[in-house]
Amino acid sequence: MTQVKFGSIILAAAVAAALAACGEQKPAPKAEAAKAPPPPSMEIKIGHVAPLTGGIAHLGKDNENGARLAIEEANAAKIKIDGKEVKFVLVAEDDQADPKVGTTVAQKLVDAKVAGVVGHLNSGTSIPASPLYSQAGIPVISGSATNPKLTEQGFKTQFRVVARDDQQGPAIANFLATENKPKLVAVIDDATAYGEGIANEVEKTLKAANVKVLPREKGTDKTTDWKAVLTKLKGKAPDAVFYGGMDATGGPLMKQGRELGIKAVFSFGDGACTDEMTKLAGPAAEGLLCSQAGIPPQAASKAFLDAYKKKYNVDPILYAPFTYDATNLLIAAMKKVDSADPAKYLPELAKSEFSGATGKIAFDAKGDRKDAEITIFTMKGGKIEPVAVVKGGSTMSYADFLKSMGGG
Ligand code: ABU
Repeated sequence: MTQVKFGSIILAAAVAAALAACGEQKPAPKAEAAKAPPPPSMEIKIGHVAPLTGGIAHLGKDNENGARLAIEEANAAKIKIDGKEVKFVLVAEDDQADPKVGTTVAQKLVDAKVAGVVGHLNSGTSIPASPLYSQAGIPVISGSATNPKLTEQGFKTQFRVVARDDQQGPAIANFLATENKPKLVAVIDDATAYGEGIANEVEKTLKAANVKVLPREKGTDKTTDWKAVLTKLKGKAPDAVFYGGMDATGGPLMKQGRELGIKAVFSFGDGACTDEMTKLAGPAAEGLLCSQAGIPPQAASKAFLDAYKKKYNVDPILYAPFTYDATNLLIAAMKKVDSADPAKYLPELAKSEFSGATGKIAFDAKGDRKDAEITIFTMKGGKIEPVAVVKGGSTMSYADFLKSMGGG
């Protein structure tokens, strides 16, 4: 026997032994099933935009917290769309409450092919961002932007789940005129789309109620030294002051007003209707009057409030229940049509009949929330307390509102 022939016999024997060994290790049918490929999965991106830096970062984080809670709950529910288990991913962006940054961030979300957007927080960033989402066909729901223009541009992709400032402005102005009966009111704004817009609505309503209004005073959304404006106003002795702006600037305004000895009632819209006013103005914040463009956070569903507290160990500040609902509205519409394709779920979103943490939500033809509430608050003992709710032009006490909700 040659060496080559002997080697071939050895090799053949080794191959036969290896094949036999493979045969012996053939997995049992049960083990084969365990190795079956996992069901197909799909990632769906939802954008969220708010200021996460700067003076109103606390409100931006509050909004983002609401959206993130909804995303986490949806993922825990293992929702299937188009036969695939989906994972929702929140793409959270910081627009710094700056209109230019707002459009940059909106384009970034469009390029990232998000299926929908919750935001932006500010009217001043939402309005310039809205055409970008419209051109891309991406649905966007704001849980806090209240300037009417946002939904007056004819964009089918734009929605909001809070009331508008042509509802909120008259509500707070009428409450002020009726309850406090001022003869002369000073109106100040921060020169933003929101601040100037709501101040205009308040001024219009007060004048219609035969209340005199002083020439408009202005600051910016960064003004924290109001002494020059307030010193000028002190000489005119207004009975009330209304400020269109956010709490970061409204708190110092009220503090300095009291330090200068101004006794007027200070009143604010939703941007400055937070407990943060006490942190910024201290005891000077007592007695302020303000409005929010929806039900108060503490009237949101118990399930939401408990889940929020459990996750973040704090209570919502202002509009977290609304961004939570906005996120769930997007997800519910996707589920209903079994698709995350904006072109397919947008028509379903527009005709939503949704029961959320903030109550029933349906949209009118412009994308505004039908029958939105406005709550009036006063600051008592360092906390804002709801005193009345305005709905469909009628005002009811907060106690009656709670009864109408089945509580109280
Ligand atoms: N609605 C008050 C704050 C957000 C905004 O409209 O600018």
